[in-house]
Amino acid sequence: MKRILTIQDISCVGKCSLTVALPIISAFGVETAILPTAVLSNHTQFKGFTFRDLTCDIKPIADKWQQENITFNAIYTGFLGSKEQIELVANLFDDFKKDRDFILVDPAMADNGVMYKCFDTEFAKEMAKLCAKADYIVPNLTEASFMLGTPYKENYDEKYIQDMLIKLTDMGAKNALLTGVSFEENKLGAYGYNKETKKFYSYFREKLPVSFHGTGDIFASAFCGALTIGKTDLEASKIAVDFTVESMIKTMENKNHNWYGVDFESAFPFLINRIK
Ligand code: PXL
Repeated sequence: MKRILTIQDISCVGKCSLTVALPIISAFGVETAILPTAVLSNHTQFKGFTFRDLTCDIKPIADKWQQENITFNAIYTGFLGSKEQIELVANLFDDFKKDRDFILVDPAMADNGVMYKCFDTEFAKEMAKLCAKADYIVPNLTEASFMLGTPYKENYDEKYIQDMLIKLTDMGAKNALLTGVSFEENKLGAYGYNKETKKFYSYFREKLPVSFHGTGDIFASAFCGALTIGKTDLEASKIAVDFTVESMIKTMENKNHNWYGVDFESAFPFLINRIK
């Protein structure tokens, strides 16, 4: 069985980061080891939250794994709490090279044109350096704009997205996949670029009349799971888009859904069937 490591916070309530990555990647039949970077009562979109920083535990945990000769087929990072954590994670990438197929970095730090309230533009620069070490990165348009230091645009054409992808991979990543891309009013999807093959790829679905918190984590987790079981970048992006859309449809169907996250749990039968 393949084993991956995902490095993100635990938001105890809120359906994001590890509480999303762990079940979704496991559903692909992949062993999912975790390295929690912080424990929060709930994610940062709530009015308040507790934040227990686990930065000091990152290196001792990784050292122990090295002593035990534990290796990972992939490393997937999401929300990281500080610049110091980014540096520790970058070192960890260097330490766990053996048997590794890929590194996936989701630079989870911003959405809808603004940074999450705990981050600033300096943090975006550090995150860009971490992305440079990745095989795959999955920023949304806001995160990509912050990392490239260009203004966030809501209206753009295909050439703009392709230029952005080339600039993102010029920074170092082998494969960049932009999420939340829309050229037509009723379509939304993901648009990627593979630097090695010099090929663009994209996949769009119907644009739903809602937006939910946590869809980025669902997308990245499903993309990670699909790559780990050997799907190509295009196939993995299709699975990730389809699972995210299905999760949103299930959430819309649940009239009592929470504001803070997506009912991805109800979309598992779809996912299992989709990857069969
Ligand atoms: O979904 C990304 C995410 C992960 N972890 C924490 C967050 C957020 C987004 O707000 O606050 C703690």
